[in-house]
Amino acid sequence: MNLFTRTWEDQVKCPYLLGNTINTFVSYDDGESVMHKAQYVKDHNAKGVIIWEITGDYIETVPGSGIISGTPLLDSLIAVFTDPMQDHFELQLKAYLDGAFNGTQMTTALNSILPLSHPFNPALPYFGNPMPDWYYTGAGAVGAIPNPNVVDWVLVELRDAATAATAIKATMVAQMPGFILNNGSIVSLDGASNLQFSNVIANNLWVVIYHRNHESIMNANVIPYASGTFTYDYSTGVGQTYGGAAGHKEITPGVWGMRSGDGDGNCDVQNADRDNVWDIQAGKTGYLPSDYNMNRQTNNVDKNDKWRPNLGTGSQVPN
Ligand SMILES: [Ca+2]
Ligand SMILES: [Ca+2]
Repeated sequence: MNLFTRTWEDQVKCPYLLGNTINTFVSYDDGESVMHKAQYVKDHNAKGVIIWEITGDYIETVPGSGIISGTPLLDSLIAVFTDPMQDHFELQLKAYLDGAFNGTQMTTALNSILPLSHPFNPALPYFGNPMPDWYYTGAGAVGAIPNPNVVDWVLVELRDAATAATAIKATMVAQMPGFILNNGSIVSLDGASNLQFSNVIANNLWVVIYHRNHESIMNANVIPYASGTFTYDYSTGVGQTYGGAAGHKEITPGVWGMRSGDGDGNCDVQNADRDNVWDIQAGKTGYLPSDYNMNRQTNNVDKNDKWRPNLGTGSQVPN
């Protein structure tokens, strides 16, 4: 190789060789250029691309020995196509809302009056709170609620950090509205498929679930990944949510859910959620922040059965 100098053409992401003493030009692919081509296929969901022949993709232990010790181009392809930290993945998530839970699943009493645009962009201040924890001004709307099993909107937030404790708000890399179904599944706006993201996660993935009148939760454990999908169920045990018993509540034996009663969106349940929200809506019907059991009506049941038992608790999602 001392006869040639490798030169990189960045626009086409390909190397070439120029002769040092002889007037020669050699075009070829190497591990770096093949990596870019594989990434292009992945990014564009292409069926393939044409590349320079790779019949010479081997390194001999000793030149001329015929004993192959490595295949760098193939190794590059494998690295790109099998790396879970590449940039397209799905989330298959499950969680329960304490307010809507009826013992076996969640009520869909709000289904026919749900807003067609996500509710996370209200006028501010919001019942005295200058900035709800879930405030989100991005897109998220449907022509019709897609599924009779939709309970409500949720906001899903991705954070990229080494540990749960260090997954603070500043490590956020994406937010996306979705729907939570009566069986706890969190789905995209078509009402059925997993949420899909195009992000590179450099460390570990931490996923925060927000609901407009429940305390937010985040996974406590690294989320298993297989075949392009991260799968996590927050409801199966006290240890599934960061903060343990302080981070969520047991809503029926063995099943854990997000705490209701947070009318003003600060992810704490305190007197303000009664005084600033429930008090002024008591007796009303509709899609209301103070309807803590999500049955369309704000009354004493919301205050006594959902707000009061959670009074003094707060989200354990890192700030
Ligand atoms: Ca609150
Ligand atoms: Ca109610």
